[in-house]
Amino acid sequence: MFSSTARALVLALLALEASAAQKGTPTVSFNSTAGSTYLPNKDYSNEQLAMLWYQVGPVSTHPVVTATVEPTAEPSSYAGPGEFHPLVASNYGEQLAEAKLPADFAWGLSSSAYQLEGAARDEGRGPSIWDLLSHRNPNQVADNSTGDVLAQHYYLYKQDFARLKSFGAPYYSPSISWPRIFPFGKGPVNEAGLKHYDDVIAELVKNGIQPALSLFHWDTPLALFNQYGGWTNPQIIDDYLNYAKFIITRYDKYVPIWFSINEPQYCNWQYSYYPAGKLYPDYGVGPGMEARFLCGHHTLLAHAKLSKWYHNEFKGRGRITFKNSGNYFQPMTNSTADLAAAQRSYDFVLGWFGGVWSDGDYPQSLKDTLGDLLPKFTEKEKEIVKGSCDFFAIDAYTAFYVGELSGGVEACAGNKTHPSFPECVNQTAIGPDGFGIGPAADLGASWLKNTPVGVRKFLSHITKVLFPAVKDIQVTEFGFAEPFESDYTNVQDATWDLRRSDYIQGFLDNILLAITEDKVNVTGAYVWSIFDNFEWGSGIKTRFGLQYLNYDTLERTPKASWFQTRNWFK
Ligand code: PNW
Repeated sequence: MFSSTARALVLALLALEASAAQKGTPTVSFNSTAGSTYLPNKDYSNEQLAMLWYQVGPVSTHPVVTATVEPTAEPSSYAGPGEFHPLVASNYGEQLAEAKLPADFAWGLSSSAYQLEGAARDEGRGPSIWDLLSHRNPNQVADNSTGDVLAQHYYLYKQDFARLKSFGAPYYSPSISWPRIFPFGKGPVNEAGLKHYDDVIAELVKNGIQPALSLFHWDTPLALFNQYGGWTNPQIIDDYLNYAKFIITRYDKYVPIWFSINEPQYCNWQYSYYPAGKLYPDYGVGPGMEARFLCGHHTLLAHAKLSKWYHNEFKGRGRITFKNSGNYFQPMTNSTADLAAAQRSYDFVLGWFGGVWSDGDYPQSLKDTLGDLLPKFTEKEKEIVKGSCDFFAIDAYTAFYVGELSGGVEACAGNKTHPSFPECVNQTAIGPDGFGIGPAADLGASWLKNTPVGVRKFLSHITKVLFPAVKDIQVTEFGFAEPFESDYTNVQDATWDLRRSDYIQGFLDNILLAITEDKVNVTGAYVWSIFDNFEWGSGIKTRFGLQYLNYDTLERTPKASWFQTRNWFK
């Protein structure tokens, strides 16, 4: 029998224990975001959702799970390279012997929702344009794969995060799927999808991993294509803002870094093949040049408005920017024409969205070349664009040589039907002496060569020459598709990915050299990707993962590059 004092003591001890336990496993709670601030003007019904999926066609499922799976016990260590072959050595041993990363350097692995979640039609998700493209657009995806199942990360995330914890990176950079939250792009919130991401965030926090979270990685809700043609229409800006504000309001407490948009430069390639008029209504901005620059325009405005809201109204605690897609351009010679060609190349990739770091406007070369194809910013819009990024984020995968176009730039820039219009430069992976710029990646990523020195030059060029207003820069993606990796018939052969390991070692060494030798303020680096996934038009056979994914069993197996990366940071 307890006396009442003994009882009080036991209770007090229990309370102490509970609060200690809480210190180990943080409790997580979310800001209420009840309902959407956007007033739906239509009746969004289950029937309408079913119609959207009818447009996509039958969706595959995987028997593995129908509900979120508890993590299996993770081994204390994973099988890795043994005594018969070392990992890849550094080429900068002496130079980097004393070099150190800044203490708060942000690093980790990256991914995106459509590329690995699977569970495409589960728990109330609406389709995105990529469900439609992968299912219905002829020849869209090289191996005819879709995002229907993939890694089923939607269900297996607890195991994936347990592995990330053992990997030891302080950050992870995934994206949230807009059509899981708003199946119609706007209107009612899908509570199951929201609950899922609540748990994703909570699980990351519990594992001590900070999310660097992308709000949009190309998976525009299909309903918004049906309604007005996606990013070619200015209506997208308010719909995006409604979604993005909703997510930020809910999770800002746990997210130190927000990426509003993954690579606005995606407008370049994605809007060249969107099947307007075939698979969704044609709103008069067909695939091609006009769509491309409208998409860029609305994307930049959407980002800029979100950023201004984030700091001025919402008063967020983190930092916000968008991830640029760009590569280093090495002038073929020092001739004025080749130097001009390199600058022109930058203008059309980074300069297109570079008004953020200057006057809020487009480069003169774009205005001169594109004329009416390039939308115009009002003075007020320029003010919003200006200064709307808290740091420069660059997905820097490779490098090119660039030289004057044969026939000269003028003949091309004045002729909208010229095959090199509007860049009007000669970009190539072949050097002036005829040798290739670097070892090639898988055939499904023919644009990608291993060019580690390029990333060092690029970091200096961006911060010192192109955009001196930049205070700090992060390499938000870099990675390599090991050639022919899908041809191996057993996992042991596939996981000896020495070309990827060499790429990662070289890139990380050169990022560090940019910091220590060139004094560039690089504050983060993320390797693409956590495991093999859906490489858009190249499908699932072009693999970028640091873990091998068996698409039948869904088993993930660390590759040599996983250890190469972990060891480098250790
Ligand atoms: C990025 N280029 O895309 C994307 O953010 C990822 O979704 C993608 O899986 C990854 O890189 C690998 O491709 C890029 O041509 C696509 O320079 C093309 C280029 C760069 C990045």
